Amino acid sequence: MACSFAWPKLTALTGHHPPTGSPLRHPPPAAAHLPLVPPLFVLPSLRDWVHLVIRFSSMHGVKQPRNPWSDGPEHIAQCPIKSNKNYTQEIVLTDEVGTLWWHAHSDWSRATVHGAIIIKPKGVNYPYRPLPDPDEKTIIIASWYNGNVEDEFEKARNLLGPAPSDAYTINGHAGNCFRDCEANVSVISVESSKTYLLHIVNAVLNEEMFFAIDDHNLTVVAMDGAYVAPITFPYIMLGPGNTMDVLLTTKNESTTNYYMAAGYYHSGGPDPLTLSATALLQYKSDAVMPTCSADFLPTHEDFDKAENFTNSIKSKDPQVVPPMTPGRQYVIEIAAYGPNTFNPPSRSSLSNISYVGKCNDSLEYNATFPHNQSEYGPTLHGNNVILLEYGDVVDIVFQGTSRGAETHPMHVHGYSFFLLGRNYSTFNNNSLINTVNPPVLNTVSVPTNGWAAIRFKADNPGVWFIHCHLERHATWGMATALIVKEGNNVTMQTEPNGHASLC
Ligand SMILES: [Cu+2]
Repeated sequence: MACSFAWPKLTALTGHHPPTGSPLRHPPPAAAHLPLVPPLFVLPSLRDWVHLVIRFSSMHGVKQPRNPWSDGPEHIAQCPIKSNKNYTQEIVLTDEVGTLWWHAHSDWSRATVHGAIIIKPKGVNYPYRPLPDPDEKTIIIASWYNGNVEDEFEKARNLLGPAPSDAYTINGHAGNCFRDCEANVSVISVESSKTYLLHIVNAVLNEEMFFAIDDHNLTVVAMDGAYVAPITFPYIMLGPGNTMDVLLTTKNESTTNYYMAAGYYHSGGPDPLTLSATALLQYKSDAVMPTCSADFLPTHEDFDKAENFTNSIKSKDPQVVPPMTPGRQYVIEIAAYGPNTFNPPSRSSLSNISYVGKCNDSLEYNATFPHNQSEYGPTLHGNNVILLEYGDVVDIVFQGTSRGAETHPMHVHGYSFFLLGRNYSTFNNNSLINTVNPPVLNTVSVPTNGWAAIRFKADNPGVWFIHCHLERHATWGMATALIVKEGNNVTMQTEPNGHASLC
């Protein structure tokens, strides 16, 4: 088979990133005034610290207790770090276990600046069986652009697109099914009759993804850094930002190798039409090569398979879910497109507020946010955030709308949350929620035009970003943040040297 497409090797996995020029990438906020009285909340006035030198990255899913300074998102926890400058971040792990990941959190640089974080339980004492082989495998699914991803960011920012990615990759390669090219395929080597633990990360920019291995089942045992009740499917589906720990039991005997593949799930919005990535599950290097195919994946529109999988995820053990603090429910409507009167038009919003971070002499926030639709104002730009007392138990109901109807993988920094429920309807207080065995996640797929309800205890003081993990939506303002006040004996760590000078 002729190789008609020369596939470049991804050097960016080593952490290189092109200089981004001006550190302030966003336009100044529009001269708009929100209908709410805006008390300013300036981060350094709260009180206050931060090792591991990575440039402007976010530890996705790491709670970073009392340490928002190391959380990473530009215009939220810090101003963006200028080209050729360093900033030291400290990762503090608490109850996270399994797979998480880190990624750049400036513009769209996370497309290539990312990697897995694998957290093993003490004594590598896994609570599931069979125990996996010590040779654990990491699989990172990502987006590939032939051009500079920053150009796509600029297009998105200027509402011109953006173009879908030119390919997906598995561990840096699109695979040898891609455009009949025989070169550049990632290989996962296995032996017969063993169980392997796969650490899987969806680092794709703008799509939820199916992943499968031909003629093999996958048993999910953890998601987003917390154990789940094991479920076995011939495929998995994970949103951008989600991570999964998956057991793979190999065949007793195999005279052939098998393909694995990652392809998008299309729930609505623009169809990316991007070809699926493939990689090789290799039993023997001299084994029979199967015909290259990704046909064993669910089809891109397979709603039932996506939903059956997603709704099967429950926590491993029964949970103790605290009751919500009265008055602490926020019903947040998601809109991927604003009305045409919005200037500039077609920006995304949460509860009619299109987030534009402020990063001038310091980070500034408007500490008011509507609780529900009765408090919404007209759609405007703002830096509005949710202000919480330490210890509040908070419900956030993400309500999808017809304005840009597709699933939205909503991600919360600084916290994991109980996923109380999700459904294809309009939420009301009689909607069915699960307080028995809700999974503990950091990114939830909000159903197309439906709702997802999450609960968490606000016990991590600091400022924490909330955003859609479809990068084009976050760019357009589908974002806000939490500011959690300090408790009596629970203060933030000291602001680190150099943090304030980033602004
Ligand atoms: Cu979205």
